[in-house]
Amino acid sequence: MGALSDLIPAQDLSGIVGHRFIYTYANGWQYEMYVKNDHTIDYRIHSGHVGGRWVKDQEVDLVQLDEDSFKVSWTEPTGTSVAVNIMPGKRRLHGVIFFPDWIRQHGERTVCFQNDHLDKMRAYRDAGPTYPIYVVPEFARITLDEYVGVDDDSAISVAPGELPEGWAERVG
Ligand code: FER
Repeated sequence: MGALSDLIPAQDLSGIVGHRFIYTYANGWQYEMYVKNDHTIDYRIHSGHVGGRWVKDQEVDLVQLDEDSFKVSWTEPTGTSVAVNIMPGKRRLHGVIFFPDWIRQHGERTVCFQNDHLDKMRAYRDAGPTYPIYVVPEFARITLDEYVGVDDDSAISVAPGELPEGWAERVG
C-alpha cells in the first residue's frame, strides 16, 4: 500500500489562483475565467453557444496535476458540467463542456447573470430534457493571463456586453 503523498502531488496553486484568463477555443468560442480562490471562479462568456452568459461564485474543484498543469471541474445549477485543463506557461487550455440537451436546444435560456436567476436555472435543469448530453471537447489558446489578486469581487462585475470596446482582445 502506497502513502497518499505518493498518490497526490504537492499542490502549488499560485500559478492560477488570483489569475484572470481569457481564451478562445478552436471552435471560436471565447471565455473569460477569474480564479477567485482555490475553490471559486467567476466567469463571462464572450461568444459561442451561450455567449453573453456570466456567473459569479461558482464552486469548483481545483487541483494541480503537474508542473504548469491545473484542472478545474464543476457542475452548474443548469446541469452543465465542465472540466478545464489549464497550462498557463504554454498558454494552452483544454475544456470539455457537457451540456444537457435542453441547453443544446435553447442555449438562450442560460444567457443572463445567472446569480439573479438561480431558482429558474434549477427549474430548467429539473425539467430537462437532459439526454443525450451534448459534449464539446476543445483546445483553446490563452490570450490573456493577468494576476488580479485573490477574492476581488470587482474582477468580474459587469455583463460581457457592457465591457469597453476591445476589452476581451487585450493580450498579455
Ligand atoms: C469554460 C467552458 C464552459 C468555462 C465555463 C463554461 C469559465 C461554462 C459553461 C456554461 O455553464 O454554460 O471554459 O470557463
